[in-house]
Amino acid sequence: MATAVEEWVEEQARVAQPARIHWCDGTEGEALRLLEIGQNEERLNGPVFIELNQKKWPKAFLHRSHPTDVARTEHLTYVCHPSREMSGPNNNWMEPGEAKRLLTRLSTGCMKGRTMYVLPYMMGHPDSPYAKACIQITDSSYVAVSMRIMTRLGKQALEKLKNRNDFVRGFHSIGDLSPRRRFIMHFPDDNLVWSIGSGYGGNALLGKKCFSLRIASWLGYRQGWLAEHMVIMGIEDPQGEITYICGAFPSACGKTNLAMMESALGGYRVWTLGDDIAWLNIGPDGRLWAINPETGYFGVAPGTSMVSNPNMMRTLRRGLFTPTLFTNVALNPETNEPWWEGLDGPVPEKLLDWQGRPWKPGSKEKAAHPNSRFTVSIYNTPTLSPEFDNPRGVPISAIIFGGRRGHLIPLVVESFDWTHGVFLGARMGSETTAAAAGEVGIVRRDPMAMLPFCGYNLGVYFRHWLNMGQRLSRPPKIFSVNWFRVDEDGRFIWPGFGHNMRVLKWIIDRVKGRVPARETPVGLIPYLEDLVVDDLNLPREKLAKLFEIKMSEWKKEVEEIRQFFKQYGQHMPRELLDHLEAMERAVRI
Ligand code: OXD
Ligand code: MN
Repeated sequence: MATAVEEWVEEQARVAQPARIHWCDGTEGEALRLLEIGQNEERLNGPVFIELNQKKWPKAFLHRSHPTDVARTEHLTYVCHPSREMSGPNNNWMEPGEAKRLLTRLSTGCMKGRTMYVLPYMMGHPDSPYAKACIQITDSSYVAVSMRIMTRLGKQALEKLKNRNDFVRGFHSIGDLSPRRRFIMHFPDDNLVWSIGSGYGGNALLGKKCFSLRIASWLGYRQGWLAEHMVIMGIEDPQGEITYICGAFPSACGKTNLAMMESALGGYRVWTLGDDIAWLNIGPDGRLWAINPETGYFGVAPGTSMVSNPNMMRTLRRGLFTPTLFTNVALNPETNEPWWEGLDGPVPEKLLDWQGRPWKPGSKEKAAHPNSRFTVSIYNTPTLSPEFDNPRGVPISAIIFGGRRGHLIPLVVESFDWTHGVFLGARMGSETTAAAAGEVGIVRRDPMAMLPFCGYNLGVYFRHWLNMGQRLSRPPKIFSVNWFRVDEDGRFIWPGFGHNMRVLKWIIDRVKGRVPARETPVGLIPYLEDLVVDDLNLPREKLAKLFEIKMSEWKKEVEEIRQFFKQYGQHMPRELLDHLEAMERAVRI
């Protein structure tokens, strides 16, 4: 008798009509075969995979996507709850029946002549009580190889499922890649993601943003946990004690750099657990426990170097576990090495740009696409935490909310309590980057860095955060951070990168009750003497500038936050509005 999984796959095959169906076993041999086949398969701008210089970049391959398919397309991403209200103003919505009819029409025959890959995978360690078993089908070998890097792909997921019917379903086809026939749709009540017309990671690796954030946030709401857009890291202090923290930052704010930071502060080191997604559950001890459901990084290449992220450079060149993919970076045709803006060393004289066209230094366009990416196994990380595969996860002592703000937001602020911490997260804003299609450089409100990823009404989500706090007997402390404040000349004041450990040290000192803090209208900030910065060339006035609270700027901020909160109407928790009002009164003086 066919299992529930087999039945579902057969049903999808009847719609998509592939030439053949391949059930992936998740072995390295299988990935290598797919890479081999892809090297001989020509597309618009070359083969699906190009083998890179294996001496310098072991197991690395280049993939060029369709030029119109290079980022998440939020305007084509829908969350289809039965009621528009539950999807909230933060999501595009379509009535689920209508959405399914549209997708069925677009998907009928979409895999004709192609192979349908069936990917059974786990998000989370198979032995974890928090892990979920999932099935994705796809007609892209690039997606199949990427999913093997990003998830625990293979038979163990099928074994977990046996004949259960509650698995997370993902239907993916690149379709005809036309942006006019591209949709990424979520059906939270069916545990279903249906994505057609895009091969881009965030749109196509359905275990990532689609399941582990949008669908999982809804599961978390109903089951009493949180799915968050967060790094997870352990920080070891000079006494050898490790404190685990999580941090939410909008796309391309240096989250990956933070997760594997090389500390510029002696005696401290980072243990990496994850750079993008955290599932947070309340453990039997009443603490918050985090797991990273993924097993890889899908990181932004430009700007990654031995200066900004030496551990990522080591990870990318390690080649121990699974092949590594580069997407839409430039290629040095002489050395057959990948290249991107910001990489160490001189700019090569000749390159092929991300579309495979000849490129020379001084060209107007970038050689690598600004959102070019690497997909690499987390097991290659030299700083990987020994706790990474611990099925129960790690206990979290602090949560940080960060954003890219040139002005206003202090380097670090501690919340007065959990509710105020939720307010700090809810009012987050950040200057936009290239990770999502759209305008770059404007401030957009991005609560908990979840605006594009929360699978239900954000107002209801804030209430869920408040409720979680009530259920925790030892809630983590909550902080906001901003590494990006600039001076009058537009230069960053804070050195950032490994120096961010100086801020993390203060956070840990606060968690351990080792230092006092100064109360301001926007939260608790450090006494400057408690920040270890004496070996930095940072005059005290500059340091003070990082904490300057300009009332006139805050008034504008309060107004913007109010406008943002207003959209959530009756769902907006009273407690958060009270904090906004208290802040308004304070900055009016
Ligand atoms: C990502 C994103 O790709 O947040 O991680 O956009
Ligand atoms: Mn992300």
